[in-house]
Amino acid sequence: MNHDFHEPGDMHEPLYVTRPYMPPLAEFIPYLEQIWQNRQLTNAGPFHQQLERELANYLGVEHLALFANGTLALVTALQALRITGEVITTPYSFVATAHSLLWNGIKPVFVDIDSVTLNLDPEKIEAAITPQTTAILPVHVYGRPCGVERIQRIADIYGLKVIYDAAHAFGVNESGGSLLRHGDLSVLSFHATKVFTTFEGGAIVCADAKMKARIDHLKNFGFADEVTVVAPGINAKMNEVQAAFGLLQLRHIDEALAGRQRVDALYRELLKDVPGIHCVPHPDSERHNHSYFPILVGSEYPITRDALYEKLREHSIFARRYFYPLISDFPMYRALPSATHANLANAKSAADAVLCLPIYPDLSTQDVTMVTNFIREA
Ligand code: T4K
Repeated sequence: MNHDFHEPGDMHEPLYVTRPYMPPLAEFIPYLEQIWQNRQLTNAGPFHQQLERELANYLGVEHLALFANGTLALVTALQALRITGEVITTPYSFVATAHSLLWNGIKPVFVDIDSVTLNLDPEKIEAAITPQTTAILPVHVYGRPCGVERIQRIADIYGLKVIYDAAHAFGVNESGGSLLRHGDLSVLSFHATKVFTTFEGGAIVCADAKMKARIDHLKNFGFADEVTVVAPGINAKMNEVQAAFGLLQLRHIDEALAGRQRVDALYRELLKDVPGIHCVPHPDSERHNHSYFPILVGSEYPITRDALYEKLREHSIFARRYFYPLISDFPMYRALPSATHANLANAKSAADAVLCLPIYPDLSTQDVTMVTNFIREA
């Protein structure tokens, strides 16, 4: 045994499914000093404006509107496109995806996922379209790209809008550009658990200035100027401290992504010959962000997924079952005709087998090795 590494039974710090990347505190102080000096705390202040510009530039997108969190950005994206009726979406996501529809009085229609990509299966979308369908709300789960071209073709044929829940897809590129340029709108989350974080936060990405202006009105009560309210907007603004933290994070984002890539590669190497443990394969994207490290626990593995989850917890390794239960199994959704397990067989299998292992930029080789040793010896 290599005693450079923790072995089962060793004491260690708890390991969480993710940890935010924290740049040196000293680098944050000058931003705070500037806020104290100019006393602009929120409402599209200078850091907010700067972060919108810098993020659009970094991500390679036309326009980006910052939000207080990803959920409000999703709710507002649906408002901005005036979506009503029924929307086709995936049950294999964080519950905020479908909740954003209910908050807009829209009926979610769940369609099964592809068993390889774990994203909404484009081949099953058409069968779920009815005269009430107005949009498709797919999710780039774990930052793995959806079948964007196929989805757009279907949307074009049926005159549907496409809103991507891109909460996990910060910085992902495919086919020579940002994944976020697809669809009518894409929505990011900058929550503490995300690759790029502003504590809480989010954004809507859009292609034209007119839409950006509409979104900006909607996130600020509908104000177009001091005396003009053009829509029943909400308060979903990001404040200056969060925007400043975002600017600082952006300075370190490439090293953070490189750290995640290192951890991802190490897991794949150390788990490659463990019977019954299947690492979800890399997507085809040109640049992935390694935002999660999902494994599927197969029937060949000696214990169940839940037994492994508990065993890891006993050793203070807090892996998470993202996404179990399926959204469609929660009480406010399960009576929907599209929520049956028969309709969602691939999603159900994935939800019952998935376990997301700890991944973050500064997770040590020693800790990754310890996690894989526990998995190997279960
Ligand atoms: N769409 C999708 C596809 C999403 O995944 C999400 C959010 C959204 C939309 C909505 O975006 P936001 O409105 O959240 O911006 C977490 C997050 O709260 C949520 O943002 C995220 N998805 C979801 C997948 O995960 P929980 O309840 O599992 O998080 P929690 O508090 O258990 O944190 C997980 C681990 O992360 C902790 O064990 C330790 C670590 N952690 C967490 C926090 C909050 C830290 O190290 N520091 C922290 O500050 O939901």
